[in-house]
Amino acid sequence: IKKRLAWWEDARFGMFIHWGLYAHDGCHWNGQYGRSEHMMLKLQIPIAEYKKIADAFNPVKFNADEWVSIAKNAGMKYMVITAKHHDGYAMFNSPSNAYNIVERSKWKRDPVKELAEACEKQGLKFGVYYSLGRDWHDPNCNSIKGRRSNTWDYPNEEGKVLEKYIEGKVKPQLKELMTQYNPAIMWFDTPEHVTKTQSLEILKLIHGINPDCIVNQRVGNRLGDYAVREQKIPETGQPDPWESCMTLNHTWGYNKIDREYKSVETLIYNLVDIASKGGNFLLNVGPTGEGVIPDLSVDRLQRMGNWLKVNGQA
Ligand code: FUL
Repeated sequence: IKKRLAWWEDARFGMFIHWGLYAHDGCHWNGQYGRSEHMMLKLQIPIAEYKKIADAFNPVKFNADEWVSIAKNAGMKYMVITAKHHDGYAMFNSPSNAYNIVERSKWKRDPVKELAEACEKQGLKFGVYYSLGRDWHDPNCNSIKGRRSNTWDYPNEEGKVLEKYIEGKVKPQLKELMTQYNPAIMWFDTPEHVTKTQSLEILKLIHGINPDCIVNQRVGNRLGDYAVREQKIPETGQPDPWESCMTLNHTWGYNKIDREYKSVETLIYNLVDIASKGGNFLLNVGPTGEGVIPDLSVDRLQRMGNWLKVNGQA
């Protein structure tokens, strides 16, 4: 295995955090149900309207040390937070693009910075998620068959030039993420139309800044360090290092009506199943618009941690 994967192969268990504007009213907008963190697409919310959520977003209860403690007490060794999801809104200080939490919200803080620091302090590895081939705020981000791009604000799908989006938004923001927070993992999602050349350039950019940064295969074109399994556990004997990411209930982002959670028994079973097959388990929480990890999630994580203290390896 690659040298940079050494710590990751030992880690086995991490916390995924989906946190963004969709959490503000728990996947609802103007009284309508948006179903998930894909709310902007599902309800075709115009950018001008979606921006109003950014103006209102004010997570006064956010506490980075608390989130990291919750992960640590669960026995998790690393954390991956959505720095930018498909809605295109940066949850970090992004000097290259004004559509970000520090510039736009009345809260004005940088949760990615605070979490990176809290992880450092408490001894967890820190990673960031970046939606690569989907961005509903950028006029040049197209998608396969136009199914998952913003065609309500930008209807001319054929006129979109992905290269402009990659050069104008993705690369500057990746540089910022790498230099401002020095993440141990860059977790990409949904490569869509990203070409092999673009994937290679992105890897070069990242490893030019930190050769030890681990990149998942959703950087596109079968590149990257490890495979991602979403909401499932593969059979044993996988060719590449892999990670299984899963939700606790049904949605990644905070959904105020989704209360159907996996049982602690199931979660522990999954962890053991994954670890015994040589994979990593990246288990998701969706904090609320106020910045709180829901009680039902905290409770399950705590009980997984209790079990690990008795039955796991240190
Ligand atoms: C998917 C995304 O579309 C979901 O919103 C979530 O981020 C999941 C981990 O990856 O492809």
